[in-house]
Amino acid sequence: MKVFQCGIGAALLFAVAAPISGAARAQTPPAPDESELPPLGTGPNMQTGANGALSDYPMQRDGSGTAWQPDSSPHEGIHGSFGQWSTMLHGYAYGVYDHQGGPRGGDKPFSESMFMAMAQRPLDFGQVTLRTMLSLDPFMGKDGYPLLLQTGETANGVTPLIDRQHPHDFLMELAGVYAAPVTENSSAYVYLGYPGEPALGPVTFMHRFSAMNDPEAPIGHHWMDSTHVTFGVLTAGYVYDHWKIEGSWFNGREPDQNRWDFDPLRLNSGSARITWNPGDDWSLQASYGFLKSPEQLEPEVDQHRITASATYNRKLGSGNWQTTFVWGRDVDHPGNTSDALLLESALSWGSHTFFGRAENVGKDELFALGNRLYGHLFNVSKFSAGYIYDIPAGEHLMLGIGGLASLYGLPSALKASYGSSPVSFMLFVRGMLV
Ligand SMILES: [Cu+2]
Repeated sequence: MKVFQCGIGAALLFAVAAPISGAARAQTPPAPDESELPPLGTGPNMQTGANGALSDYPMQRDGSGTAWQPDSSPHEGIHGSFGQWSTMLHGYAYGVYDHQGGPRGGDKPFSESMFMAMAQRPLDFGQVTLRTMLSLDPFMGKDGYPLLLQTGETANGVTPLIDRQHPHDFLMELAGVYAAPVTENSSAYVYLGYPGEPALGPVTFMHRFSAMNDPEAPIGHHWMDSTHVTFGVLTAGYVYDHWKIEGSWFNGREPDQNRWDFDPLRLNSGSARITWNPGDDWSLQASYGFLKSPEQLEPEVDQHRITASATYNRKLGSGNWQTTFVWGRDVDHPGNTSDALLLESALSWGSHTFFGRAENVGKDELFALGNRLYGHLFNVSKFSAGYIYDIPAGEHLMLGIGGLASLYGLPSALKASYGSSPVSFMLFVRGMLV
């Protein structure tokens, strides 16, 4: 594993550092004199090892891709150093028994996981951060796991996945960021990922504290944060104090059903995002993206996506409380305009974590071609609540056991298909590196 990571690191450093440090300087004001500006990472953050990837701020602010969360968010991971490099390892794996109720439900045991390795070092005027995120989700099979009302992507390249959550790709992120200071409280950066995450939407669900204790994907995933695995991303941005503005050029196509490989690189879509962290406990963002032909099965449809979100985090004596609200709108061309709303919260106290999520989404993909309800837009809701009990199992490992249950709000036209009031649950165990 070490050799593998070093290999990736070396390759990325080579690929990223050379072209990007030039590009970063080209798009920023004249390169600052080294004697005037301290290089990134020499501030107080350096005492704890790694720095924020985009500028001089606490690394807890970094969520997924170049997205921000509140500075007070908890940070889990194993820190180390290797010469000039500061390193971090993080990861978790869930073993889940999944029961989805009603005629369109199903049962399946599955495992989902995420492993992340990060390395950072000073370079020229600034710093370079390399990151990889891997998942063993493809082992669950191409058709993923049963999840009522979930839509998006495909298992076979022919029919869409309905009432199932697709597995994530083995390679979720292979990315590098080069950031350099511009003035004392601002910096410019360039992020390259193949795959990576463009500047669109909130921190993706498995990386925000309000969601990461819940093994389910949100049913609004494809309105909010589904671009977190994108095969080809180039982002340039500017951080000024507690503000960040950034733009991405990326591959609009969702990953295909072959989850172990690299998808073809196309740079045909764009997005822009503005983020504001007013104080340590808040992170707010608004973003817009144009996605060229996102769906493999409807290649003629392009999509405009608008999202806005707010995350509030509060450190507690021996725990943490985080709440996230997200609104996402997908405008299909040609096609429907639909909205998704999400409110979720997680409260941890000692060994106990309580979490919950409420969603309302407009879905027009619940019926396949040929069904009389094909293409109809339905407004559906889902409410989940769960609990997890964690026990330390060694210096860097936490083992947890938990469960969650879900209820739904369905229009009457859907009750013939889904039953009048389906109930779903998941029981799970989890190992997490801390
Ligand atoms: Cu996803």
